[in-house]
Amino acid sequence: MQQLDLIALRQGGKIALSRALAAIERNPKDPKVVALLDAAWKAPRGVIWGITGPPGVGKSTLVGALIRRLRSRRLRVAVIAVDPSSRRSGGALLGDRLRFLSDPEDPDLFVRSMAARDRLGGLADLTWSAAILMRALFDRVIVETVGVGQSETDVAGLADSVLFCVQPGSGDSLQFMKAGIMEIPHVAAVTKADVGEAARRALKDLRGALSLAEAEEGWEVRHLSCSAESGVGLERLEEALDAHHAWLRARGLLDVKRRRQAEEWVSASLQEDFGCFGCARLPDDEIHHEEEPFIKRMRLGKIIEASFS
Ligand SMILES: Nc1nc2c(ncn2[C@@H]2O[C@H](COP(=O)(O)OP(=O)(O)O)[C@@H](O)[C@H]2O)c(=O)[nH]1
Ligand SMILES: [Mg+2]
Repeated sequence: MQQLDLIALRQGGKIALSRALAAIERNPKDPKVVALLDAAWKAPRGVIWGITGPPGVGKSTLVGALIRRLRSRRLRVAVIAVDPSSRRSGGALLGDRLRFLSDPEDPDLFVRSMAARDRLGGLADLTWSAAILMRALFDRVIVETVGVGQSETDVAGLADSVLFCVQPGSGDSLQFMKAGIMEIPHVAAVTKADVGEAARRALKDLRGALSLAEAEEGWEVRHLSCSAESGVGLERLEEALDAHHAWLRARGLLDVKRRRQAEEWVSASLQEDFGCFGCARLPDDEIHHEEEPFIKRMRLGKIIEASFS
């Protein structure tokens, strides 16, 4: 296997990153892969944004507009588009839209689609690992997921900040939020503001839905409308996402949150391999250990395996 370290990755550009992602996909338990991921975990450069919302709301178009804005600020951007279609269909759903987003000439923009997990419909293990790796290399890592079912909850376990997109003229998603079925986002945006009245009404409804929402640790959810097509509201959108990040940082919550997400990932990953029954065999004093998540997952997995033999 080729050299897998962060410094080589920083210098190796998109080809090196693609190779590293392939190595993670092929053998996530290879000690070299685990070491690379933990090194990335300890050296965050950027911020992870999760973008979610129903199909057709305009997420990918918005990501495209955000990419242009971020790149004009010379920020390095990576995008993971989580394909809701299964692995077997080969990610055909997203392929077309991704071509609009990626620019082979731009070394500081990396776009990848990844299949959602077949079994539970949520984010694949690989998505979390890839996002952590990209966070060490890029200023913004944008993860686009379809806001239905498990993947919407999973993106909250991955992103620093979650943006939820609302379609003008459809109150469905707001009902979910009111009913507490949906994870509360940090920023909620009505898309396609250029359509006029329907978008204004949706913003009003959104305000109503959010007035009942319990926000994370006292963060007041920002809401706005924007249009990827006309550019209206995009500056406010970016400001809102940056404000949430600054807010987390100022309160010392960013590291706490990332650590908690890592613990959740370790548990979910162990459950996937060993089931609840297997995880129940872990002695309590082994679990709460300040340790990098990828090596920790391996260590705890070995303890469970040993308990069966
Ligand atoms: N009028 C208008 N249409 C938009 C806007 N953004 C996206 N769309 C359209 O909405 C449709 C779905 O967009 P897409 O980005 O693929 O949505 P996704 O499924 O949420 O990723 C496409 O036909 C877009 O052209 C916008 O700002 N204004
Ligand atoms: Mg899309």
